[in-house]
Amino acid sequence: MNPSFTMALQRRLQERLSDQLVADFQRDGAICIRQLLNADEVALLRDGIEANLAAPSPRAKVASRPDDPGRFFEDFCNWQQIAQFERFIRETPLALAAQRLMASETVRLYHDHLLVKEPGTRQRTPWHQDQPYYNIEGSQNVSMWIPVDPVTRAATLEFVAGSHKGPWLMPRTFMDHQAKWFPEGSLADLPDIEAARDRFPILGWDIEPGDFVCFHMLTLHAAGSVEGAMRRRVFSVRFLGDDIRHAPRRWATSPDFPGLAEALPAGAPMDHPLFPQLIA
Ligand SMILES: O=C(O)CCC(=O)C(=O)O
Repeated sequence: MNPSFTMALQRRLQERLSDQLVADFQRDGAICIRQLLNADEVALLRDGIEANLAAPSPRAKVASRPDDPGRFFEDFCNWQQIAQFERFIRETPLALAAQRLMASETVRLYHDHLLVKEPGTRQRTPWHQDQPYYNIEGSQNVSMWIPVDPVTRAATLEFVAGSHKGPWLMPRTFMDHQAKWFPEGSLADLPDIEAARDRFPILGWDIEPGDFVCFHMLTLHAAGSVEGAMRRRVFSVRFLGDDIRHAPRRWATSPDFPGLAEALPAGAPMDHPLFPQLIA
């Protein structure tokens, strides 16, 4: 990348990501960065999201029930097909923010994930950690959850502060709670957080376009229904740092990377064209 362009991104980052926010991320496993993205960047992302919705990949799925008044739509790993996604990932301060939050020299793209709740979507996103669904080990990682619509406190992504310190908890399917990843009994189940919300240090922020939330892949998180006429279109970008290693699984991870286990040995850095290095 052109050095003066990188310096301009760095300057913008310095104004919006304070040392205090970085320390909060390390302590809590989740923060909100306000107004780091400008209107052009949000517009580029909105275009990419609409292109993705118009032409879903074979990996797309609907994560709400047929009788839901709205729809929860997800798609994964489309940065190579949707030019707006690749530009958004490479030409905004996201990777520089990831470098600081992960305290890492290098930054690698892991994958992108589209999460759209249409108006009236009743389906909550249940509490979960992301890393147990994945094929990676290591602690230098960050996901960025980037809405292009305003999101209310009730509909936003929430986090249990400090849960990124572990342990790993049992990943289950969102709608029928099946253990399709780690074998039943091999990890502890999640506590019933919704039943006793006041016993957990829950964090969450209402969001305006330009703001976004950063969280560690072990931080417990969940999101509410979407009330009223608002859409909740979110693009999430997942980044990897220096200590991340490949952990091939005996099951299909989510997302799945078919053929990767044959190309990249267990314990290797994620050095593969699927996961380009954004900062070397
Ligand atoms: O957008 C949502 O409702 C859930 C997001 C989520 O679980 C994630 O980004 O890992």
